[in-house]
Amino acid sequence: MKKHLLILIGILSTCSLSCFAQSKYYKASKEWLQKSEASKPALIYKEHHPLRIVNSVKDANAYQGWRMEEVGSIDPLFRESLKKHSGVILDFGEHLTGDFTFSLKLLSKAVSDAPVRLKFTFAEVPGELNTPFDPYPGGLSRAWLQDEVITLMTVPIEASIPRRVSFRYLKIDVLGSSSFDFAFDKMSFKAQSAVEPIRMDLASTTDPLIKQINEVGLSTLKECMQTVYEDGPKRDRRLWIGDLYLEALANAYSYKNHALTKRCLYLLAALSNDEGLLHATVMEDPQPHPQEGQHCLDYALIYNVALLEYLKATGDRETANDLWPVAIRQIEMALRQFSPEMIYDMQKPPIYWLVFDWKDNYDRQASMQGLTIWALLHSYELAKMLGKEKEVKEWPALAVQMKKAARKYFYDKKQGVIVSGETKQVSYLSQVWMILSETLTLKEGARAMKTAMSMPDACYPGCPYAYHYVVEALLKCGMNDEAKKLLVDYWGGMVKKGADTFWEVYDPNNDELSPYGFFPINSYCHAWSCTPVYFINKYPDIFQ
Ligand code: RAM
Repeated sequence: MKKHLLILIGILSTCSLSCFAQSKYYKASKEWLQKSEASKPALIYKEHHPLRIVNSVKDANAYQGWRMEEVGSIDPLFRESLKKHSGVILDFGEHLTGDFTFSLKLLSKAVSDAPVRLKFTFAEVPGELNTPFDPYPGGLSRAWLQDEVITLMTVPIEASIPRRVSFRYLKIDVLGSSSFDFAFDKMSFKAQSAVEPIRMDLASTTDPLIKQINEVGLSTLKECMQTVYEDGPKRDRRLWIGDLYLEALANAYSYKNHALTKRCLYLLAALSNDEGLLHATVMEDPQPHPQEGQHCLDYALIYNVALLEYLKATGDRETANDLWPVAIRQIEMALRQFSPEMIYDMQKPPIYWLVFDWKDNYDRQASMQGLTIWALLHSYELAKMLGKEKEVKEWPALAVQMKKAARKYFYDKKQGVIVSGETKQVSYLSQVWMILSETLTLKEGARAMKTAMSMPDACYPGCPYAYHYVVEALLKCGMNDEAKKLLVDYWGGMVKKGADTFWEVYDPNNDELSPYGFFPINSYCHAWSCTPVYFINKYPDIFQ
Protein backbone atom coordinates (compact mmCIF):
# COMPACT_ATOMS: atom_id res chain seq x y z
CA MET A 1 0.00 0.00 0.00
CA LYS A 2 2.75 2.38 1.11
CA LYS A 3 4.77 1.44 -1.96
CA HIS A 4 1.84 2.27 -4.27
CA LEU A 5 1.35 5.61 -2.58
CA LEU A 6 5.01 6.44 -3.12
CA ILE A 7 4.79 5.50 -6.81
CA LEU A 8 1.68 7.69 -7.19
CA ILE A 9 3.42 10.63 -5.53
CA GLY A 10 6.38 10.05 -7.84
CA ILE A 11 4.19 10.08 -10.95
CA LEU A 12 2.31 13.19 -9.81
CA SER A 13 5.45 15.14 -9.05
CA THR A 14 7.09 14.17 -12.33
CA CYS A 15 3.97 15.19 -14.20
CA SER A 16 3.61 18.46 -12.34
CA LEU A 17 7.25 19.27 -13.00
CA SER A 18 6.98 18.68 -16.74
CA CYS A 19 3.58 20.41 -16.99
CA PHE A 20 4.92 23.30 -15.00
CA ALA A 21 8.14 23.50 -17.01
CA GLN A 22 6.64 23.79 -20.49
CA SER A 23 6.00 27.26 -21.79
CA LYS A 24 2.35 28.26 -21.92
CA TYR A 25 3.19 31.01 -24.40
CA TYR A 26 3.94 28.78 -27.39
CA LYS A 27 1.15 26.37 -28.25
CA ALA A 28 3.63 23.90 -29.73
CA SER A 29 5.85 23.64 -26.61
CA LYS A 30 4.81 20.07 -25.88
CA GLU A 31 5.55 19.02 -29.43
CA TRP A 32 8.88 20.85 -29.26
CA LEU A 33 9.79 18.92 -26.15
CA GLN A 34 9.03 15.69 -28.01
CA LYS A 35 11.11 16.78 -31.00
CA SER A 36 13.92 17.61 -28.65
CA GLU A 37 13.71 14.12 -27.11
CA ALA A 38 13.69 12.54 -30.57
CA SER A 39 16.99 14.29 -31.41
CA LYS A 40 18.70 13.21 -28.21
CA PRO A 41 21.97 11.53 -29.16
CA ALA A 42 22.83 8.01 -28.10
CA LEU A 43 26.00 8.38 -26.08
CA ILE A 44 29.17 6.63 -27.18
CA TYR A 45 31.07 4.83 -24.41
CA LYS A 46 34.72 3.87 -24.22
CA GLU A 47 36.68 2.14 -21.49
CA HIS A 48 39.83 3.81 -20.12
CA HIS A 49 42.45 2.90 -17.54
CA PRO A 50 44.96 5.00 -15.67
CA LEU A 51 48.23 5.34 -17.57
CA ARG A 52 50.74 6.20 -14.86
CA ILE A 53 51.36 7.35 -11.33
CA VAL A 54 52.32 11.01 -11.03
CA ASN A 55 53.38 13.31 -8.28
CA SER A 56 52.40 16.96 -7.92
CA VAL A 57 55.31 19.32 -7.61
CA LYS A 58 55.13 22.88 -6.36
CA ASP A 59 56.52 25.14 -9.06
CA ALA A 60 56.09 28.90 -9.10
CA ASN A 61 56.34 28.88 -12.91
CA ALA A 62 53.58 26.31 -13.41
CA TYR A 63 49.89 27.13 -13.84
CA GLN A 64 48.41 27.90 -10.41
CA GLY A 65 51.77 26.91 -8.92
CA TRP A 66 51.60 23.12 -9.50
CA ARG A 67 52.75 20.67 -12.13
CA MET A 68 52.70 16.89 -12.44
CA GLU A 69 55.82 14.78 -12.62
CA GLU A 70 55.84 11.17 -13.77
CA VAL A 71 56.59 8.58 -11.08
CA GLY A 72 56.01 5.32 -12.91
CA SER A 73 53.71 2.46 -13.73
CA ILE A 74 50.43 1.80 -11.89
CA ASP A 75 51.31 -1.90 -11.36
CA PRO A 76 52.30 -1.60 -7.68
CA LEU A 77 48.72 -0.57 -6.84
CA PHE A 78 47.59 -4.06 -7.89
CA ARG A 79 50.37 -5.85 -5.96
CA GLU A 80 51.19 -3.88 -2.86
CA SER A 81 49.11 -2.79 0.10
CA LEU A 82 47.09 0.33 -0.71
CA LYS A 83 47.84 1.54 2.82
CA LYS A 84 51.40 2.10 1.65
CA HIS A 85 50.19 4.19 -1.29
CA SER A 86 47.72 6.51 0.41
CA GLY A 87 47.75 9.86 -1.42
CA VAL A 88 48.73 8.31 -4.74
CA ILE A 89 47.77 10.31 -7.88
CA LEU A 90 46.82 8.54 -11.11
CA ASP A 91 47.03 10.17 -14.50
CA PHE A 92 44.51 9.02 -17.10
CA GLY A 93 46.42 10.90 -19.82
CA GLU A 94 43.53 13.00 -21.06
CA HIS A 95 40.38 14.74 -19.90
CA LEU A 96 37.52 12.24 -19.51
CA THR A 97 33.88 12.36 -18.49
CA GLY A 98 31.99 9.36 -17.19
CA ASP A 99 31.86 6.73 -14.45
CA PHE A 100 34.56 5.14 -12.33
CA THR A 101 34.40 1.59 -10.99
CA PHE A 102 36.94 -0.46 -9.11
CA SER A 103 37.38 -3.60 -7.06
CA LEU A 104 39.59 -4.39 -4.12
CA LYS A 105 41.19 -7.70 -3.21
CA LEU A 106 42.85 -9.07 -0.10
CA LEU A 107 46.60 -9.60 -0.13
CA SER A 108 48.20 -12.89 0.94
CA LYS A 109 46.27 -14.65 3.69
CA ALA A 110 44.58 -11.55 5.05
CA VAL A 111 40.96 -11.59 6.22
CA SER A 112 38.93 -8.41 6.35
CA ASP A 113 37.77 -7.59 9.86
CA ALA A 114 36.75 -3.94 9.57
CA PRO A 115 35.49 -1.49 6.99
CA VAL A 116 37.77 0.43 4.66
CA ARG A 117 37.29 4.12 4.13
CA LEU A 118 38.68 5.62 0.92
CA LYS A 119 38.63 9.10 -0.52
CA PHE A 120 38.70 9.68 -4.28
CA THR A 121 39.41 13.17 -5.56
CA PHE A 122 38.96 13.75 -9.28
CA ALA A 123 40.67 16.80 -10.74
CA GLU A 124 40.81 18.53 -14.09
CA VAL A 125 43.98 20.47 -13.24
CA PRO A 126 46.82 19.86 -10.74
CA GLY A 127 45.86 22.92 -8.64
CA GLU A 128 42.57 21.28 -7.65
CA LEU A 129 44.40 18.50 -5.87
CA ASN A 130 46.61 20.85 -3.92
CA THR A 131 44.17 23.42 -2.60
CA PRO A 132 42.20 22.41 0.51
CA PHE A 133 38.47 22.52 -0.26
CA ASP A 134 37.40 23.20 3.34
CA PRO A 135 36.44 25.51 4.92
CA TYR A 136 34.88 26.22 1.56
CA PRO A 137 35.01 29.89 0.56
CA GLY A 138 33.27 29.65 -2.86
CA GLY A 139 30.01 31.12 -4.06
CA LEU A 140 28.62 28.06 -5.83
CA SER A 141 27.65 24.77 -4.20
CA ARG A 142 30.57 23.00 -2.51
CA ALA A 143 29.06 19.76 -3.86
CA TRP A 144 30.42 20.44 -7.36
CA LEU A 145 33.94 19.68 -6.12
CA GLN A 146 34.73 16.11 -7.03
CA ASP A 147 35.85 14.50 -3.77
CA GLU A 148 33.99 11.37 -2.70
CA VAL A 149 34.45 9.37 0.47
CA ILE A 150 33.38 5.74 0.33
CA THR A 151 33.12 3.24 3.15
CA LEU A 152 33.37 -0.40 2.09
CA MET A 153 32.26 -2.94 4.68
CA THR A 154 34.27 -5.90 3.42
CA VAL A 155 37.09 -6.79 1.05
CA PRO A 156 37.02 -8.25 -1.61
CA ILE A 157 34.45 -5.88 -3.00
CA GLU A 158 33.39 -4.14 -6.16
CA ALA A 159 32.27 -0.52 -6.00
CA SER A 160 31.74 2.59 -8.03
CA ILE A 161 31.64 6.33 -7.53
CA PRO A 162 27.94 7.20 -7.41
CA ARG A 163 28.12 10.21 -9.73
CA ARG A 164 29.50 11.08 -13.13
CA VAL A 165 32.90 12.78 -12.89
CA SER A 166 35.09 14.85 -15.20
CA PHE A 167 38.82 14.78 -14.75
CA ARG A 168 42.30 13.80 -15.83
CA TYR A 169 43.88 13.15 -12.42
CA LEU A 170 42.59 10.95 -9.61
CA LYS A 171 43.97 11.06 -6.07
CA ILE A 172 43.24 8.19 -3.70
CA ASP A 173 43.57 8.49 0.08
CA VAL A 174 43.11 5.70 2.58
CA LEU A 175 41.20 7.35 5.43
CA GLY A 176 40.47 4.30 7.52
CA SER A 177 41.63 0.69 7.61
CA SER A 178 42.45 -2.17 9.93
CA SER A 179 45.52 -4.41 10.10
CA PHE A 180 44.76 -6.44 6.97
CA ASP A 181 46.32 -5.59 3.62
CA PHE A 182 44.40 -5.02 0.41
CA ALA A 183 45.11 -3.78 -3.09
CA PHE A 184 43.23 -2.87 -6.24
CA ASP A 185 42.02 -5.76 -8.29
CA LYS A 186 40.51 -3.73 -11.14
CA MET A 187 40.07 -0.10 -12.00
CA SER A 188 38.08 1.11 -14.94
CA PHE A 189 36.62 4.30 -16.32
CA LYS A 190 33.67 4.34 -18.71
CA ALA A 191 33.99 7.58 -20.65
CA GLN A 192 31.05 9.05 -22.51
CA SER A 193 30.34 11.65 -25.18
CA ALA A 194 27.85 12.24 -27.98
CA VAL A 195 30.74 12.09 -30.45
CA GLU A 196 33.79 10.00 -31.26
CA PRO A 197 37.18 11.68 -31.45
CA ILE A 198 37.97 12.77 -35.00
CA ARG A 199 41.19 13.46 -36.85
CA MET A 200 41.46 16.84 -38.49
CA ASP A 201 44.45 17.31 -40.70
CA LEU A 202 45.31 20.96 -40.95
CA ALA A 203 47.41 22.34 -43.82
CA SER A 204 51.10 21.45 -43.60
CA THR A 205 51.87 25.17 -43.31
CA THR A 206 50.06 25.41 -39.96
CA ASP A 207 52.02 26.71 -36.97
CA PRO A 208 52.47 23.71 -34.59
CA LEU A 209 50.99 25.72 -31.74
CA ILE A 210 47.82 26.34 -33.78
CA LYS A 211 47.64 22.59 -34.45
CA GLN A 212 47.79 22.01 -30.72
CA ILE A 213 45.16 24.67 -30.08
CA ASN A 214 42.87 22.93 -32.57
CA GLU A 215 43.37 19.57 -30.81
CA VAL A 216 42.69 21.03 -27.38
CA GLY A 217 39.59 22.79 -28.74
CA LEU A 218 38.34 19.52 -30.22
CA SER A 219 38.78 17.68 -26.92
CA THR A 220 37.02 20.48 -25.06
CA LEU A 221 34.08 20.32 -27.42
CA LYS A 222 33.89 16.51 -27.39
CA GLU A 223 33.79 16.46 -23.60
CA CYS A 224 31.00 19.07 -23.49
CA MET A 225 28.89 17.29 -26.11
CA GLN A 226 26.70 15.02 -24.01
CA THR A 227 22.90 14.66 -24.21
CA VAL A 228 22.89 18.45 -24.51
CA TYR A 229 25.72 20.89 -25.20
CA GLU A 230 26.89 21.19 -21.62
CA ASP A 231 28.71 24.32 -20.50
CA GLY A 232 31.17 22.23 -18.53
CA PRO A 233 31.07 18.49 -17.81
CA LYS A 234 32.36 19.09 -14.26
CA ARG A 235 30.16 22.13 -13.58
CA ASP A 236 27.33 23.28 -14.30
CA ARG A 237 26.64 20.29 -16.59
CA ARG A 238 23.70 22.07 -18.25
CA LEU A 239 22.67 23.89 -21.36
CA TRP A 240 23.25 27.66 -21.52
CA ILE A 241 22.37 29.64 -24.64
CA GLY A 242 25.68 31.48 -24.90
CA ASP A 243 27.65 28.25 -24.67
CA LEU A 244 25.33 26.48 -27.12
CA TYR A 245 25.90 29.16 -29.75
CA LEU A 246 29.68 28.86 -29.67
CA GLU A 247 29.66 25.07 -29.36
CA ALA A 248 27.34 24.79 -32.36
CA LEU A 249 29.63 27.03 -34.42
CA ALA A 250 32.64 24.86 -33.60
CA ASN A 251 30.61 21.67 -34.14
CA ALA A 252 29.63 22.81 -37.63
CA TYR A 253 33.35 22.91 -38.54
CA SER A 254 34.29 19.64 -36.84
CA TYR A 255 32.01 16.85 -35.53
CA LYS A 256 28.94 18.02 -37.50
CA ASN A 257 26.52 16.48 -35.04
CA HIS A 258 23.67 18.78 -36.02
CA ALA A 259 21.02 16.68 -34.27
CA LEU A 260 22.45 17.80 -30.94
CA THR A 261 22.08 21.45 -31.94
CA LYS A 262 18.50 20.79 -33.03
CA ARG A 263 17.75 19.08 -29.72
CA CYS A 264 19.03 22.05 -27.76
CA LEU A 265 17.19 24.66 -29.83
CA TYR A 266 13.87 22.83 -29.31
CA LEU A 267 14.53 22.20 -25.64
CA LEU A 268 15.24 25.85 -24.89
CA ALA A 269 12.19 26.98 -26.86
CA ALA A 270 9.83 24.56 -25.11
CA LEU A 271 11.03 25.73 -21.71
CA SER A 272 10.58 29.48 -22.30
CA ASN A 273 8.68 31.43 -19.68
CA ASP A 274 5.03 32.31 -20.01
CA GLU A 275 5.82 35.51 -21.85
CA GLY A 276 7.79 33.56 -24.42
CA LEU A 277 11.17 34.75 -23.16
CA LEU A 278 13.84 32.08 -23.22
CA HIS A 279 15.50 30.97 -20.04
CA ALA A 280 19.25 31.42 -20.24
CA THR A 281 19.76 27.89 -18.96
CA VAL A 282 17.85 24.62 -18.76
CA MET A 283 18.46 21.24 -17.17
CA GLU A 284 17.55 17.73 -18.26
CA ASP A 285 17.02 15.90 -14.97
CA PRO A 286 14.86 14.61 -13.44
CA GLN A 287 12.65 16.10 -16.17
CA PRO A 288 13.59 18.86 -18.61
CA HIS A 289 13.11 22.14 -16.76
CA PRO A 290 14.49 25.66 -16.84
CA GLN A 291 16.43 27.38 -14.10
CA GLU A 292 13.29 29.25 -13.23
CA GLY A 293 13.53 33.00 -13.58
CA GLN A 294 17.09 32.93 -14.94
CA HIS A 295 16.94 35.25 -17.93
CA CYS A 296 19.91 36.86 -19.63
CA LEU A 297 18.73 39.19 -22.35
CA ASP A 298 21.96 38.98 -24.36
CA TYR A 299 21.69 35.19 -24.37
CA ALA A 300 18.00 35.32 -25.41
CA LEU A 301 18.99 37.34 -28.48
CA ILE A 302 21.95 35.11 -29.27
CA TYR A 303 19.46 32.24 -29.60
CA ASN A 304 18.17 33.84 -32.82
CA VAL A 305 21.65 33.88 -34.30
CA ALA A 306 22.21 30.27 -33.25
CA LEU A 307 18.99 29.35 -35.07
CA LEU A 308 20.13 31.21 -38.19
CA GLU A 309 23.53 29.48 -38.13
CA TYR A 310 21.82 26.12 -37.64
CA LEU A 311 19.65 26.75 -40.71
CA LYS A 312 22.70 27.78 -42.74
CA ALA A 313 24.64 24.68 -41.67
CA THR A 314 21.81 22.18 -42.24
CA GLY A 315 19.15 23.65 -44.52
CA ASP A 316 16.62 22.30 -41.98
CA ARG A 317 13.74 24.69 -42.73
CA GLU A 318 11.22 22.70 -40.72
CA THR A 319 13.04 23.40 -37.46
CA ALA A 320 13.71 27.03 -38.38
CA ASN A 321 10.05 27.56 -39.30
CA ASP A 322 8.87 25.91 -36.08
CA LEU A 323 11.11 28.12 -33.99
CA TRP A 324 10.67 31.35 -35.91
CA PRO A 325 8.00 32.67 -33.46
CA VAL A 326 10.56 32.28 -30.68
CA ALA A 327 12.99 34.47 -32.60
CA ILE A 328 10.38 37.19 -33.12
CA ARG A 329 9.47 37.10 -29.46
CA GLN A 330 13.06 37.54 -28.25
CA ILE A 331 13.36 40.70 -30.33
CA GLU A 332 10.06 42.03 -28.98
CA MET A 333 11.15 41.36 -25.41
CA ALA A 334 14.47 43.12 -25.96
CA LEU A 335 12.88 46.15 -27.58
CA ARG A 336 10.81 46.71 -24.44
CA GLN A 337 14.03 47.65 -22.67
CA PHE A 338 14.86 50.52 -25.01
CA SER A 339 14.24 54.22 -24.35
CA PRO A 340 12.18 56.32 -26.79
CA GLU A 341 15.55 57.47 -28.23
CA MET A 342 16.35 53.81 -28.97
CA ILE A 343 19.07 53.43 -26.37
CA TYR A 344 19.20 50.30 -24.19
CA ASP A 345 18.01 51.44 -20.78
CA MET A 346 19.99 49.70 -18.04
CA GLN A 347 17.62 50.93 -15.34
CA LYS A 348 14.31 49.91 -16.85
CA PRO A 349 12.61 47.12 -14.93
CA PRO A 350 12.86 44.22 -15.14
CA ILE A 351 16.61 44.64 -14.86
CA TYR A 352 18.11 41.71 -16.72
CA TRP A 353 21.40 39.97 -16.08
CA LEU A 354 23.61 40.62 -19.13
CA VAL A 355 26.42 38.07 -19.37
CA PHE A 356 28.94 39.17 -22.05
CA ASP A 357 31.95 38.37 -19.86
CA TRP A 358 33.13 37.42 -16.42
CA LYS A 359 34.76 40.71 -15.59
CA ASP A 360 34.29 43.05 -12.66
CA ASN A 361 33.52 46.70 -13.39
CA TYR A 362 32.87 46.20 -17.10
CA ASP A 363 30.08 48.50 -18.29
CA ARG A 364 27.73 46.53 -20.51
CA GLN A 365 25.44 49.22 -21.89
CA ALA A 366 27.20 49.93 -25.20
CA SER A 367 27.78 46.21 -25.71
CA MET A 368 24.09 45.50 -25.22
CA GLN A 369 23.14 48.22 -27.66
CA GLY A 370 25.48 46.67 -30.23
CA LEU A 371 24.44 43.09 -29.56
CA THR A 372 20.76 43.96 -29.97
CA ILE A 373 21.43 45.55 -33.37
CA TRP A 374 23.56 42.55 -34.39
CA ALA A 375 20.78 40.15 -33.37
CA LEU A 376 18.16 42.24 -35.14
CA LEU A 377 20.13 42.16 -38.40
CA HIS A 378 20.76 38.43 -38.16
CA SER A 379 17.13 37.75 -37.26
CA TYR A 380 16.13 39.67 -40.36
CA GLU A 381 18.47 37.51 -42.41
CA LEU A 382 16.70 34.49 -40.91
CA ALA A 383 13.32 36.01 -41.86
CA LYS A 384 14.54 36.45 -45.43
CA MET A 385 15.80 32.89 -45.64
CA LEU A 386 12.39 31.69 -44.49
CA GLY A 387 10.50 34.10 -46.74
CA LYS A 388 9.00 35.81 -43.70
CA GLU A 389 10.43 39.31 -44.03
CA LYS A 390 6.98 40.84 -44.50
CA GLU A 391 6.14 39.80 -40.92
CA VAL A 392 8.97 41.94 -39.62
CA LYS A 393 9.24 44.64 -42.23
CA GLU A 394 9.93 47.32 -39.61
CA TRP A 395 13.17 45.67 -38.43
CA PRO A 396 15.65 47.16 -40.94
CA ALA A 397 14.49 50.71 -40.18
CA LEU A 398 14.64 49.97 -36.47
CA ALA A 399 18.23 48.80 -36.83
CA VAL A 400 19.12 52.03 -38.63
CA GLN A 401 17.54 54.07 -35.83
CA MET A 402 19.37 52.14 -33.15
CA LYS A 403 22.69 52.54 -34.92
CA LYS A 404 22.16 56.26 -35.29
CA ALA A 405 21.30 56.57 -31.62
CA ALA A 406 24.30 54.43 -30.72
CA ARG A 407 26.71 56.65 -32.63
CA LYS A 408 25.30 59.75 -30.99
CA TYR A 409 25.30 58.33 -27.50
CA PHE A 410 28.37 56.08 -27.36
CA TYR A 411 30.85 57.12 -30.07
CA ASP A 412 33.63 59.46 -29.02
CA LYS A 413 34.69 60.62 -32.48
CA LYS A 414 37.68 62.54 -31.23
CA GLN A 415 39.30 59.54 -29.55
CA GLY A 416 37.84 57.22 -32.16
CA VAL A 417 36.40 54.79 -29.59
CA ILE A 418 33.09 53.70 -28.14
CA VAL A 419 32.58 54.75 -24.53
CA SER A 420 30.05 53.25 -22.14
CA GLY A 421 28.34 54.25 -18.90
CA GLU A 422 28.71 57.27 -16.68
CA THR A 423 32.47 56.97 -16.43
CA LYS A 424 32.71 56.76 -20.24
CA GLN A 425 34.54 53.49 -19.91
CA VAL A 426 36.58 52.21 -22.83
CA SER A 427 36.44 48.42 -23.03
CA TYR A 428 37.43 45.95 -25.71
CA LEU A 429 33.90 44.58 -25.79
CA SER A 430 32.16 47.93 -26.36
CA GLN A 431 34.22 48.29 -29.55
CA VAL A 432 33.61 44.68 -30.52
CA TRP A 433 29.82 44.88 -30.39
CA MET A 434 29.67 48.14 -32.29
CA ILE A 435 31.82 46.53 -34.99
CA LEU A 436 29.83 43.30 -35.18
CA SER A 437 26.58 45.29 -35.42
CA GLU A 438 28.08 47.45 -38.20
CA THR A 439 27.36 50.56 -36.17
CA LEU A 440 30.96 51.58 -36.83
CA THR A 441 32.29 51.37 -40.35
CA LEU A 442 35.07 48.85 -40.79
CA LYS A 443 37.63 51.64 -40.92
CA GLU A 444 36.27 53.20 -37.74
CA GLY A 445 36.14 49.75 -36.19
CA ALA A 446 39.78 49.01 -36.95
CA ARG A 447 40.78 52.33 -35.44
CA ALA A 448 38.62 51.73 -32.37
CA MET A 449 40.09 48.26 -31.79
CA LYS A 450 43.65 49.49 -32.22
CA THR A 451 43.09 52.40 -29.89
CA ALA A 452 41.31 50.38 -27.20
CA MET A 453 43.85 47.55 -27.32
CA SER A 454 46.71 49.99 -26.89
CA MET A 455 45.16 51.83 -23.93
CA PRO A 456 46.70 50.47 -20.70
CA ASP A 457 43.55 51.30 -18.74
CA ALA A 458 41.04 49.88 -21.21
CA CYS A 459 38.83 47.16 -19.72
CA TYR A 460 40.07 43.93 -21.30
CA PRO A 461 38.10 40.66 -21.35
CA GLY A 462 38.22 38.13 -18.55
CA CYS A 463 37.27 34.89 -20.24
CA PRO A 464 37.47 32.95 -23.52
CA TYR A 465 33.78 33.58 -24.22
CA ALA A 466 34.46 37.31 -24.52
CA TYR A 467 37.68 36.76 -26.47
CA HIS A 468 35.72 34.82 -29.06
CA TYR A 469 33.86 37.98 -30.01
CA VAL A 470 37.09 40.01 -29.98
CA VAL A 471 38.55 37.64 -32.59
CA GLU A 472 35.31 37.89 -34.63
CA ALA A 473 35.47 41.68 -34.57
CA LEU A 474 39.14 41.79 -35.55
CA LEU A 475 38.43 39.49 -38.50
CA LYS A 476 35.44 41.57 -39.50
CA CYS A 477 37.48 44.71 -39.81
CA GLY A 478 40.26 42.99 -41.69
CA MET A 479 42.74 42.83 -38.80
CA ASN A 480 43.62 39.24 -39.67
CA ASP A 481 47.16 39.30 -38.31
CA GLU A 482 45.94 40.71 -35.01
CA ALA A 483 43.18 38.06 -34.87
CA LYS A 484 45.69 35.29 -35.43
CA LYS A 485 48.10 36.73 -32.88
CA LEU A 486 45.33 36.98 -30.30
CA LEU A 487 44.28 33.37 -30.88
CA VAL A 488 47.88 32.19 -30.57
CA ASP A 489 48.68 34.32 -27.53
CA TYR A 490 45.47 33.73 -25.60
CA TRP A 491 44.46 30.12 -26.30
CA GLY A 492 48.09 29.21 -26.99
CA GLY A 493 48.86 30.71 -23.57
CA MET A 494 46.59 28.09 -21.99
CA VAL A 495 48.23 25.31 -24.02
CA LYS A 496 51.67 26.47 -22.90
CA LYS A 497 50.46 26.36 -19.30
CA GLY A 498 49.49 22.72 -19.76
CA ALA A 499 45.80 22.87 -20.77
CA ASP A 500 44.52 19.72 -22.40
CA THR A 501 41.05 21.22 -22.49
CA PHE A 502 40.32 24.96 -22.47
CA TRP A 503 39.32 26.73 -19.27
CA GLU A 504 36.17 28.66 -18.37
CA VAL A 505 38.14 31.64 -17.15
CA TYR A 506 41.63 32.66 -18.16
CA ASP A 507 43.41 35.88 -17.42
CA PRO A 508 47.09 35.56 -18.35
CA ASN A 509 47.84 37.92 -15.45
CA ASN A 510 45.98 35.98 -12.79
CA ASP A 511 45.92 32.16 -12.68
CA GLU A 512 43.65 32.12 -9.65
CA LEU A 513 40.91 34.32 -11.05
CA SER A 514 37.48 32.92 -10.26
CA PRO A 515 34.01 34.42 -10.71
CA TYR A 516 32.97 32.18 -7.82
CA GLY A 517 35.53 33.23 -5.21
CA PHE A 518 37.49 29.94 -5.28
CA PHE A 519 39.45 28.82 -8.33
CA PRO A 520 39.11 25.01 -7.83
CA ILE A 521 35.37 25.37 -8.51
CA ASN A 522 36.07 26.89 -11.96
CA SER A 523 35.43 24.60 -14.88
CA TYR A 524 38.61 23.61 -16.71
CA CYS A 525 36.90 22.04 -19.69
CA HIS A 526 34.51 24.69 -20.77
CA ALA A 527 32.29 24.79 -23.82
CA TRP A 528 32.58 28.46 -24.62
CA SER A 529 36.35 28.16 -24.82
CA CYS A 530 36.40 25.70 -27.72
CA THR A 531 35.95 28.22 -30.54
CA PRO A 532 39.46 28.18 -32.00
CA VAL A 533 38.15 25.05 -33.76
CA TYR A 534 35.66 27.28 -35.54
CA PHE A 535 38.14 30.04 -36.45
CA ILE A 536 40.99 27.76 -37.53
CA ASN A 537 38.77 25.67 -39.81
CA LYS A 538 36.47 28.37 -41.12
CA TYR A 539 39.34 30.64 -42.11
CA PRO A 540 42.16 28.30 -43.19
CA ASP A 541 43.87 31.07 -45.19
CA ILE A 542 44.34 33.08 -42.03
CA PHE A 543 45.00 30.45 -39.39
CA GLN A 544 46.56 27.47 -41.20
C1 RAM B 1 28.33 30.05 -15.83
C2 RAM B 1 28.86 29.12 -16.85
C3 RAM B 1 28.23 29.20 -18.20
C4 RAM B 1 27.77 30.58 -18.56
C5 RAM B 1 26.99 31.21 -17.47
C6 RAM B 1 26.56 32.60 -17.78
O1 RAM B 1 27.52 29.40 -14.94
O2 RAM B 1 30.20 29.42 -16.93
O3 RAM B 1 29.13 28.77 -19.17
O4 RAM B 1 27.05 30.55 -19.74
O5 RAM B 1 27.75 31.23 -16.31
